[in-house]
Amino acid sequence: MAQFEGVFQKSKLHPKPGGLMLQYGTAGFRAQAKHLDHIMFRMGLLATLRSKKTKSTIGVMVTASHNPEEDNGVKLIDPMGEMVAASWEDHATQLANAEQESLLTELENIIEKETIDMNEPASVYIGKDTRPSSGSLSQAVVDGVSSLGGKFHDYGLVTTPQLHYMVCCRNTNGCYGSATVEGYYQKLSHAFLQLTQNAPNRTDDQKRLVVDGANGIGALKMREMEAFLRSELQVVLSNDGSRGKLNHLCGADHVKVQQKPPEGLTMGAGERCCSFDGDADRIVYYYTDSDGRFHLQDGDKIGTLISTYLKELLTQAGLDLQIAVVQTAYANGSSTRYLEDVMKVTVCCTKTGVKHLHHAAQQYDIGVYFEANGHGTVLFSKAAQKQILELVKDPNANDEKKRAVKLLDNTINLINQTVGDAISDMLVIEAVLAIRGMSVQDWDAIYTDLPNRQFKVKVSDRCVIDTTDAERRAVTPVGLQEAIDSLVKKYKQARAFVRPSGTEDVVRVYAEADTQKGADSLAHEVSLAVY
Ligand code: NG1
Ligand code: ZN
Repeated sequence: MAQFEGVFQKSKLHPKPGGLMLQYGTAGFRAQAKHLDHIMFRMGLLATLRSKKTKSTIGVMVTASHNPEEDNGVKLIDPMGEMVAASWEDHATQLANAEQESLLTELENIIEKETIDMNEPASVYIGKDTRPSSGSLSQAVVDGVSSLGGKFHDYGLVTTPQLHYMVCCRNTNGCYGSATVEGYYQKLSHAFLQLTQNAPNRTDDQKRLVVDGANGIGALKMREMEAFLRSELQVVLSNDGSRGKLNHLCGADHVKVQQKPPEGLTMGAGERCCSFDGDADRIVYYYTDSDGRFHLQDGDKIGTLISTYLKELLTQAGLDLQIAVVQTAYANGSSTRYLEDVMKVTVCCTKTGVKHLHHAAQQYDIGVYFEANGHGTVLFSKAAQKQILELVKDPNANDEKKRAVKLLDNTINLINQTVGDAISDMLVIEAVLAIRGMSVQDWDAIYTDLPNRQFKVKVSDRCVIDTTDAERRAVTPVGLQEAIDSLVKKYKQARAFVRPSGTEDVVRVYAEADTQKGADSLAHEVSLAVY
């Protein structure tokens, strides 16, 4: 243990509040910021071990995404920019919950279990969002890394997907791009400008997009990126952090859950608008029509728009690649029906949480995944990318094929394949709308959402609810699923499910039906059944 004396001494500066137990959940650790200092130090330690184990750079992002400003959180990023492997989530929980006196024992347990060679070098990339607590918390991560002798690069304020991108660039020796914020802007803007050349006659109105930055890091980064886009996108930025509070009455989560526009944003009738969340890894679009009715284009609509576009390009390019759309139980029933029945694409449903969707999407040549809340991206298998690149270079391809495959190639470069990315997704959507000559209303009209409602229910122990079938059915407590089934039967085109949240101490209830009144009432009745 002598080799860890420095860790032990440093850890005393980041003491764990006695008895506090936290779990590495769907989105890493999340809690009130004041409880997280020791967690950050320990995640610095763990990231250093993970780096030694994988012989790669590991990322640590300090953020609580769409949660209130007073909260914070931390997520580890694996070598290819994906979420940390599931077995290490358990290590994270063990290390986080060890009392001060058993911290070194816990550390040694992980080293032994994972047969880590402590002589390996370690490298950790660190990023943070704009929360007031993020500065000191990311410093605690730095302390953890340094106390184990690891090297670190602190990127300071970055969006979550930017840090994922940086980690991937670093571990692929620049093949994915250069590991700088500037490199990220250059890669994305170049691809975007190439794509919009295929839509040369857009008016200024068509180029205009109202962006709600959720008073967070996405707003800051959008400002930095604007110049790279050379007026091909004219962003009207609201909730840029200069006045309002992070995520308060604004941002993607607020808009999706409340099904209404954010505060602090002026929307003309029919104007295309979008909202980022607090760490800019989610996006939703929306507009109000001339009758003042609000229309939301959520993750399901985004997934549909992008998969339709890609499928069309594959046909034009004559490429036989399998495309699938990955959704969760929260996907609107209309979207699933449209994708399966009209688009004839494979649809697969996984548990909530991006890591589940990401893994499912990796099983296809092209996997489009979006959570209904707007978190998602597109994955292209290595083989698919190779086929596309070969066709780009094929001198015998006819003009239609050439155009389609060039579009595919540029679209790949515009997409952040490591994780959902509000800025990248926004540029993909803008490019697709431009190339296909579609307005936001045309996009909205692809299918009509079934009215739906989400509720949160506070219970004494949410873990008594266990689910199966991608969280669509409750296994325990006994009788709950039967109660839900009989309530659903009372409504038309109805569906409902309950599941314990992985990020908040609540049970989430979802219901959809043929009318809003029906969806609201079903969600209410199911909530009562949960108590
Ligand atoms: P939980 O709290 O497990 O429902 C929420 C979102 C997920 C995902 C995570 C991580 C909903 C219903 N759930 O998870 O989709 O984004 O947060 O941020 O939106
Ligand atoms: Zn987020």
